[in-house]
Amino acid sequence: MSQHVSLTRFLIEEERADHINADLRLLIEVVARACKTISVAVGKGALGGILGDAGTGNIQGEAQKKLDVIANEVLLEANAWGGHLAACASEEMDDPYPIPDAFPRGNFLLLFDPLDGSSNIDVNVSIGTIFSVLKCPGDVQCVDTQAFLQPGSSQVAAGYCVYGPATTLILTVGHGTHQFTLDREQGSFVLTQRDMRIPEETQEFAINMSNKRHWEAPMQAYIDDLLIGKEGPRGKNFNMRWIASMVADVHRILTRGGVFIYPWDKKDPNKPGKLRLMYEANPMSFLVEQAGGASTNGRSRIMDIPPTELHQRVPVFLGSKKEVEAVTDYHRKAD
Ligand code: AHM
Ligand code: MG
Repeated sequence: MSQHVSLTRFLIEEERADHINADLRLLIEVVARACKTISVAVGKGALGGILGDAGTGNIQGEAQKKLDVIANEVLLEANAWGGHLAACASEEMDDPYPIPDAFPRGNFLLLFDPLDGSSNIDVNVSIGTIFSVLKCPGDVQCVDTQAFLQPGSSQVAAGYCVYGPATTLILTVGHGTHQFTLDREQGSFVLTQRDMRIPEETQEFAINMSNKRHWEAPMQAYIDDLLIGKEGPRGKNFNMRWIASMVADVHRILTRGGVFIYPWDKKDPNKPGKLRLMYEANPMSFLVEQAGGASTNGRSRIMDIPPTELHQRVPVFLGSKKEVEAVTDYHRKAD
């Protein structure tokens, strides 16, 4: 008998351990299946006709890529008929998408960034899908935006799939963060790391340095201190990595530690950061905390933020616990 633990087996065992119910198990299976479909499309590259612009824009005024639109449709279609969801919300859609009347509705809400790292699609660099699951607080027949506005601490599951040299799915249901790798021959996700742990300390940071002149003073001071290295107040040298796909940068941090930062910047003072609370920051924070890391907006814990808007943006500081505490301290001391 194979020693491999498939995602299906893992989820059945989580259900037996009372960590999830059958509906949540099936919902996660459906999301994983959709990710496999997206992975196949990504793998075809130019041959699949999936590269380039879609010629449309999303609610945030960003130009959509063909793959943004395809991935969004794959996730919606896969989830519409399963019977586990009341509604979905997507970074690529203005309003929530209620499950069509033709299908039964379930008790969960699914939020996703269908294709994270859109600027990397056309250049064959890792991209991914991020998702978050909440319980539907009210009547599943009339779900509105308000139903989705729950803090990250209310998530019952979260994960992401990286479409890189290998396709990997990272998942938490609140009992650790686990890694599955897609076996392309078998077509199934196989458990390849149980209980991922982020080292508490690190000498590696990830940030888009080109925005430095737009940052707040404490943010600039923190990075200046890292760059001085061993001779400076931090007493050690730091390395830098920036892939510009949050999924890939967070994946590196879950694997070997580091701190990922997308701070507020004054390029657009009306936007409190680039990344979205509901589709990116909350699910990544849940995964990182479940792996022993930390996640703040520079001042306080991201998963405690009460959301006010579906497409709300937030500064993000996450990864190795001690380093997230260090950069958060720079901000708190300056306030
Ligand atoms: P997207 O969801 O539209 O792809 O935008 C989010 C991405 C993140 O994956 C990444 O960390 C960030 O944008 C990169 O931003 P920048 O191009 O400013 O470096
Ligand atoms: Mg994104």
